[in-house]
Amino acid sequence: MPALHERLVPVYEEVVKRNPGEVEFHQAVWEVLESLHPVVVRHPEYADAEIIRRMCEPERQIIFRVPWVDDRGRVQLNRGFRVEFNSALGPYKGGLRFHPSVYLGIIKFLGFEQIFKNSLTGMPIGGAKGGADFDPKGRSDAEVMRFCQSFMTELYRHLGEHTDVPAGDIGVGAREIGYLFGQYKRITNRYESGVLTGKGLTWGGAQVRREATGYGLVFFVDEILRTRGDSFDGKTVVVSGSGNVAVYAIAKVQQLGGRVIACSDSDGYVVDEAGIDFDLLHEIKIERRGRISDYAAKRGSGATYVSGAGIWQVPCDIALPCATQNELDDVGAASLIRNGCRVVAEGANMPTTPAAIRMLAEAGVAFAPGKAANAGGVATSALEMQQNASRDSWTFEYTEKRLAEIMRSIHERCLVTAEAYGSPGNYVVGANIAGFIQVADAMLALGVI
Ligand code: NDP
Ligand code: 2IT
Repeated sequence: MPALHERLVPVYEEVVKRNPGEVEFHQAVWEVLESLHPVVVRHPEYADAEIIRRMCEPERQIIFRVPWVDDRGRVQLNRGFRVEFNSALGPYKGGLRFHPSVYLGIIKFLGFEQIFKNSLTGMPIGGAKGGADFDPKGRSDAEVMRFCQSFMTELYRHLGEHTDVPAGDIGVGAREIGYLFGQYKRITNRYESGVLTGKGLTWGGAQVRREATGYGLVFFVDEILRTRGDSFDGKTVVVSGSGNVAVYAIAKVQQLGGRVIACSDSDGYVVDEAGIDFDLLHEIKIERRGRISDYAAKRGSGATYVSGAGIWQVPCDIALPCATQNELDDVGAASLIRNGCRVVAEGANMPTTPAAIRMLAEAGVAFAPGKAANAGGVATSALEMQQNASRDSWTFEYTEKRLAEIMRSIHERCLVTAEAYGSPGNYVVGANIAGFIQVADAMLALGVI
């Protein structure tokens, strides 16, 4: 691994010592600290005020018991989390993840990333993340509802439109946000729309929030291509995952003239050379919560299903990892490079391993980190909060235009900052430094709190 600036070595060592075994969190911190070398040289005031050390320690970490009763009358038990990481720029903001792999280290890495991502959006939102080790797969609507009600019965006391505003992430979509919002409203006796984002359109939700992360990712890639005098027209694209982010990324790629030839879920992937049929994918994965193998079966002879990982072996011009952390490793990166892939942009949070990022950079592949490329989701959440605060609702067209402008501006900020700090064209350095400086300046101004 390349060396950190000498003033950052003890910061990283302290993170590892204080958070034993939380490897995803260590990885996320390392990736940011690595980029901050030129900042520490140019601005010793941040390290002097222990800003970077303070940023690595969450402001508050909440862990709670979530008991609930399943359809057979048996008591089930899960563990809930909310890590309120940083509120220098605004109320804590970030999604909730329901997945059996969730533990404190996952929530902490996601909350840490969220600080810089939210800063990059230019909106007044701090960073947080939450969730539970609950597995919604195979659970009935009634079970999911009882789980969400129990989860909110504890979490509600920590939330508020000016305090902490959760949204969705893996395993949490409009259905779960509905049950969570219903319970919050019942307990508090307040119709406080701005306490959660990702709400349904008839009860305080905003147009484009559902599509925002995937659309925003593709707008970001469109900017990358534009700066290279290129476009999506005629490009082949591989998208991992087939959840909220992946499905709407696929839709937008197709609108812009690209062809998505493969997508996946945690069991396997489908290759469909004619281009993924969006309506069929939406029906199977989003409406019916089915499997990607069902898509292949229904699509017929044009589509091939392959079980297991390996989607990065499918040759493409552009790769969009949109499933989960560390899903694109050095083996995947090597086959993307070998097959002539030119752009990798992260729809998921931290899907690319550090070794893979290094290989892509060395091969001259444009690489867009999640905290910049997938910021469209949380940015549109902030637009939802804005509409809730003014009891207003905007049209789809207007909101999508706002999202496109935000993604253009994040892209520009990354490039300008990377150039200013001696790494022209490096989106990782640009995103980390631009995100960091705004939060660091706010923390300096707010004093030692
Ligand atoms: P969904 O739950 O809607 O979809 C997740 C997709 O990823 C599914 O296809 C799922 O497959 C697959 N997946 C999940 N875990 C694994 C795993 N361990 N191994 C392989 N595949 C897996 O989640 P989202 O689309 O909302 O989130 C996807 C990613 O995007 C996450 O990293 C999330 O943090 C990030 N993100 C989400 C935002 C949002 O607004 N929703 C905003 C910014 C980032 P299966 O169905 O088999 O589980
Ligand atoms: O990772 C993310 O940015 C999200 N899951 C969305 C967070 C939000 O508050 O909209």
